[in-house]
Amino acid sequence: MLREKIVDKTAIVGVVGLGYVGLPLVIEFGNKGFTVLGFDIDPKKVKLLMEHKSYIKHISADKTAKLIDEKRFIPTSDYSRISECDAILICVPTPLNHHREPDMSYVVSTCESISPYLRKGQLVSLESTTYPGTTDELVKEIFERNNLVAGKDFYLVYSPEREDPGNKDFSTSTIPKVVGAMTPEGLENAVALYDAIIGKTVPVSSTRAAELTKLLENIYRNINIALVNELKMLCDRMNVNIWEVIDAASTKPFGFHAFYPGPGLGGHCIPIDPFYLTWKAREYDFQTKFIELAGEINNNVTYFVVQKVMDALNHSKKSINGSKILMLGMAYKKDIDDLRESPSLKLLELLREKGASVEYNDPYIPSVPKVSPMRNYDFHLQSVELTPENIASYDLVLIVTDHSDYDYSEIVENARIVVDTRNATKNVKISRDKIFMA
Ligand code: SAJ
Repeated sequence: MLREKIVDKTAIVGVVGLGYVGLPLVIEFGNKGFTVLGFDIDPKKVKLLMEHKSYIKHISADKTAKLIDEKRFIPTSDYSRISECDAILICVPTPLNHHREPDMSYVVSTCESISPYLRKGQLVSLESTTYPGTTDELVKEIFERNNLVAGKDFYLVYSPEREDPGNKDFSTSTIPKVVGAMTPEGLENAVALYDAIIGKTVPVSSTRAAELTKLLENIYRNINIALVNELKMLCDRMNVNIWEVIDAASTKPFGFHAFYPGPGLGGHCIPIDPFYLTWKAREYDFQTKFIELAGEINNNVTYFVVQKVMDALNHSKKSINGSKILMLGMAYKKDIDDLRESPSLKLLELLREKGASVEYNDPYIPSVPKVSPMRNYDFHLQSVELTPENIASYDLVLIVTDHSDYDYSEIVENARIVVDTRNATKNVKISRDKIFMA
């Protein structure tokens, strides 16, 4: 039954969690002719969608408005409508809690909202990044509370999201989708479902294999960024330019993938995902040393930047205490407006603790509100204007996020001292004596 409905596109697809992962799935299925029920606990999101408005910068409102007008996309907060769906995709956050341990509360509460309305013949796919075992332990247990048996009465699947907001080269339909299921039949149906919207699906032998696949992808990045951050701190003592070395190593046409040092590791994926595996590995009496060492190094590099700021001020016989510092970039990486886990927030806090008065400019972030409950930052800062006079009025300019919009030559020309954590000034020819790499 389900397979036929997928093939003839009469299957009703439920997407739970209408964020940067859920909405692209809604749009892909809707545009392919499926009817999509979109569920979100936040009635404001449902209301905005119905008003043809977008709350996600890189997803334009017209993409969802058209589907809503055509009745292809029905946003709702009424979870009882789950029973109308033939396939249900769960796309909710999996952050870390205050103890840097997995916070499964969104997954658990979502599954508990779905469970009473689950019925025979449905397929459920968890897409949230999580530790191996989540699907066939935690999710299965919740869904089987109402006497349905996973793999027999309903199909249970894990298929990690690989959304990369703002990525111009790859989009939802062109990023291969890894799929693991509890049963072969569940896998076949899940592959058929995702094949309807995504060019390439990658079936694996279990939900755990699929869960670990996504973690490996992001642990790989975390570890390699930590490696170059460690080498940056060593090169600083050896007086070698790490960025020159990485560029030279990149000429190797095989066996090398360039990562670049930075001020620390931000974002809601790379600093977070690896610790889902660290936490689960303890159950197997296993210590994930690489991940923990990488986390330590990526954390230390932010303190290294503070030390380099102090050294640069000291070079002009100034103390950090009482100095005026302008930080360029609050977002966790360039050309986006996302503050989550941004090292800029940690730097702001550390520099202030040392007695500096710190202001910032970020063309993507006009003000820094009270940031996520994870971190109790509360700066209430506004982005300052980047005029030559303004730049010159600070004792030091600290480049933290290398937004493409910045005119680095103008910044160096007008600044008294520049500390560059991203090699953003690599093409600046004048006044290089003002620049300190960090
Ligand atoms: N960073 C470095 N050096 C690097 C690369 C990144 O310091 O060489 C820093 C960034 O400044 C940022 C953090 O690491 O603070 C994470 O950056 P990221 O480039 O990994 O970007 P994210 O956090 O947006 O990661 C997402 C992930 N996507 C998914 O989980 C679906 C990741 O798997 C992608 O590889 C990444 O986007 C991407 O390639 O854009």
